Parts: sequence; structure tokens; C-alpha cells
Amino acid sequence: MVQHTATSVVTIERFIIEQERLHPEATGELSGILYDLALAAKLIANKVRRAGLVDILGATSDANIQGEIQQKLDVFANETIIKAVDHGGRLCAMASEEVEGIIPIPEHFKCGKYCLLFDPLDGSSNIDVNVPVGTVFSIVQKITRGRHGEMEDLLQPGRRQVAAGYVIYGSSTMLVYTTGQGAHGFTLDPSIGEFLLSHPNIRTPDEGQFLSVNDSYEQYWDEPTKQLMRKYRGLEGDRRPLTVRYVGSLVADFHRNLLGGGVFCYPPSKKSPQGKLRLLYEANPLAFICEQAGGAAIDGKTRVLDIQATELHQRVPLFMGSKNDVDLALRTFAHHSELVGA
Ligand code: P6P
Repeated sequence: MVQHTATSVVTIERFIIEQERLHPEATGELSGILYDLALAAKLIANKVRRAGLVDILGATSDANIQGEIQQKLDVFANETIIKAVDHGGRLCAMASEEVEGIIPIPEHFKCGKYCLLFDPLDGSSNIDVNVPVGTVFSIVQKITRGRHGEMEDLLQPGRRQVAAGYVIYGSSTMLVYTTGQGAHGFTLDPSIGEFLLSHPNIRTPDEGQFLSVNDSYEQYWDEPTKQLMRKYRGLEGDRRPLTVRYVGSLVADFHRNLLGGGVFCYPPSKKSPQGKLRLLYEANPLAFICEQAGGAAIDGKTRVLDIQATELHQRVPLFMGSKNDVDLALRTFAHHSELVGA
């Protein structure tokens, strides 16, 4: 494979083709989905960039299945992604945070062998205050025999992903994705409408700088979680204290920690025993990218990518980021389990 540096001008299209060549058996279908998602990201970025200028702010009256008031932008993002990929003949089913059940491929379109799961615009509650928001996606291959994808295809564990990625609509628009050959970042050059390779082979530091957690829930955490946070803050044990950085927008917090090193935590609590974030289209894709960058992702005791989902929108506690910091979480919780088990 051609080794690129951040100085060579490589479009995402060229990079996708070069990655495809690593797989002689590749048919180009997966590449086609990635192109389509890059197009959707440009269309969404264009709207997000102008959100404050056109009458697209503010909540619609429809409450989506998450019980949240939908922001008009995430309705737009959801529809943009579906329209960008539903006709290409590469997918057999989709699932979105905005839609309760399976999104089937319309009968008049050909079905393919992949399923796409996505959160079209995560953190959408931050849109009106100009905090970065993001799109997250996960791609798995169909394992059932019919033409259309089924729930069993969508519920596969994260280790079965063939590709995953996110787009962050921040000070610049970046798309980061992996197909299992490393994690690579592309920055949108709006003057030419191209995603250009800016962060080849992202590696996340083993030791983090940042701790991302909403500690307003501390009163609801169990004792092992409280102890872990004391360790991260340097109040217990020998770890130098992490700096707390928490934007409250998953993709923004994840992206900063991926590049700078850090750990993102959404622990279980008495208020939300399974945390808040979704396994299939938030935790799994970000965990895949994190591991490809040398990091780790667990739910407290199990590797996120090994969790077998039972429901489409199920939530999962998350400790994700720099390897040594996630390892500290694993050891802390394991120690407590031994004590309890003793
Ligand atoms: P909390 C945004 O609403 C979101 O879904 C993620 O983007 C973010 O990481 C999380 O919720 C923040 O949750 O409970 O800290 O406000």
C-alpha cells in the first residue's frame, strides 16, 4: 500500500481506492458506500455551517423515538444519509438513531450485501449553541440468506464491522474512518469540496491527557466508578492527574481524545444503569476506530466489540480511549469484583 504523509494531496476517493486494492476479492461495493457517505457528509456540513443563518434552527414538533425533541438539522441529516446510500445497490438494510425499526431498501432498488447503522447527527442538542456535532456510522456484512437485511444482521457484535467512521462538524469538517487497516482522517477543503487526507494512520497515545466525564452524576455512581475517577484525577494511586475536558458532544469529545490521548467515560449510574450511549451506532464504530488507533474500549468489564446486542437501540456504559487509561478502568472494576466475589 502506498504510504502517504499529511503533505501529499490525497482525496478520500483516491485513498478509498488504494485501500480497496489491499483486498483482491473486493468488489468495490464497500468503497461505493464510503463515497456515498462522504457526499452525505458534505451536504450535511453545508447545512450545519449555515444553521445559524437559515430558518433551520430550533426544534421540530416531532419527538423522535429517543424522546428527545428533534432538531430540524438531524431530520435533514437522517434523510440526507438515507437518500445518499439507499439506491446504490450495496445495502440490504439500514438502522438510524432517528428511526425505531429497520429501514428497508425500497423495493424498486437492488439490494446488496451490507448493512449501514448510523447516528445522523449526534449531539444535536448542541446545534443552537454552535458546539461541534457529528455523524457516526457502522457497516456490517449481511449474514442472513434473504434479499433484505434482517434484525439478526444489524445486531452483530462490533468485531464483525467491516468499516466504521465519524464526521465531526467543528472548526473544520473532518471524516475519520477505518476498514481495519488503521484509522485515517480527512479534512474537508470547502473551496474545492473535497475531503483531503490530513491525518494518515492516526495513533492515540497510550497515556491520555484528558478525562471526559459528566461528573454531575457522581452521586449516582457506584463506589468502583468513584474510585476510578479519583485515580484519573490523581487523588488516589500513582497516575498523574488527567485534565478534565467535556463538551457534552460525543464525537467532539472522542475526536479530541483520539488525537491528544484521553479517556471518555459514560459510566453506568442509578439513573441510567446502561449509560446513555448506543451500542450499535455510537459505541461500536468509535470502539473500532479507537482500537485501530491503538486504544481500547470497554463497558467496564467487556470489550465493546465483543458485546452481542439484543436490541437495536440498546445503550452501553463506555470507557474508551488511551489504552493504559482504559486498562486502569478494567483493573479497578476487576479488583472490586474480586472483593465482592471473595
Ligand atoms: P450528558 C449528546 O446529547 C449525547 O448524546 C452525546 O453526544 C454526549 O456525549 C452525551 O449525550 C452527553 O450526555 O448526560 O453528559 O449530557
